[in-house]
Amino acid sequence: MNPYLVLSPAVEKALAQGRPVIALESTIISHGMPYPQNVETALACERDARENGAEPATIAVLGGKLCAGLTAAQIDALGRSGASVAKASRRDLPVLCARGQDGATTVAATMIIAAMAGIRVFATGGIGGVHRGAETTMDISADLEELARTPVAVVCAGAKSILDLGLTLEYLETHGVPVIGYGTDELPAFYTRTSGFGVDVRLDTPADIAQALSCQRALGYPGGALVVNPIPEAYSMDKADIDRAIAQALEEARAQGVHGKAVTPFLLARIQALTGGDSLRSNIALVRNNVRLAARIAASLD
Ligand code: PSU
Ligand code: MN
Repeated sequence: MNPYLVLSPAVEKALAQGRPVIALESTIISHGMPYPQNVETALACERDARENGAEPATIAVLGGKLCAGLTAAQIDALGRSGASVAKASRRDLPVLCARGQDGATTVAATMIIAAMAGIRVFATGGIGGVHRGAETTMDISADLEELARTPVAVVCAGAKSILDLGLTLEYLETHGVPVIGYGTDELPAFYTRTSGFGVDVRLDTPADIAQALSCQRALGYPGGALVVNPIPEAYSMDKADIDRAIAQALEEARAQGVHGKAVTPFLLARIQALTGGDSLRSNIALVRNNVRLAARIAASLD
């Protein structure tokens, strides 16, 4: 096993016994939601996973170790640290390990660590993607490249329209990433169930998705998959409200010259502030909905 990888006793045991395990990321805890809702949500996700038949492995870099499976105290510490903990994507892992530091892992970094541990399914809220204006900024999330190369299926509620959803789908197509709609023909747009963009394929049951993932593994060439799961109807937001907040957040980011890895956390925080508690409530509901689906997919894998 990788000398930098540390599995919690519960995750190690579940993997050894061949029981279902799902990965959960930690940038969503530190940079994606305010305290204390971030910690409450992370712990609720762990309960949701177990109730749906899978052991949760919340993933983060702690003291330079790639940890899969955190204690409640470790999750609480990440949640309290908020944006003062490093946001760790693929490129950040070597230096964090060398220096023995902490990092909250993005989708990309969480996929890498999940794959090292032998975890095949991962639930989050939304992924990074091709940003609006990427034709000049070249701001494309490392999450997309990771989906192209690392054998983990990521269950999300689509992507926020802070991104260019059309270009994000084009990028995923170019890089050969299957985009599977769970019970939908459309890419969901995180806060809303539709975006006007189609997915490659619609599958209606966790078992059908698990079968496709098993075939992907048997085929043997590298790559992950994206499973998109629309936000539950009762929590979906008004498109005009959310679009207005996104437009304002994008304009503020441009005016303040925010760039690089700060862009996504800046936009997420501004949208949350502009839409008040509504968007946070939706965000929590959709993440938990994704955890339940991921657990059921993991439980159907052979
Ligand atoms: N989108 C969200 N919520 C999040 C993120 C994205 O709606 O919390 C986080 C995830 O951890 C994702 C990361 O992997 O932001 C992408 O950052 P970037 O765009 O800098 O690659
Ligand atoms: Mn970026």
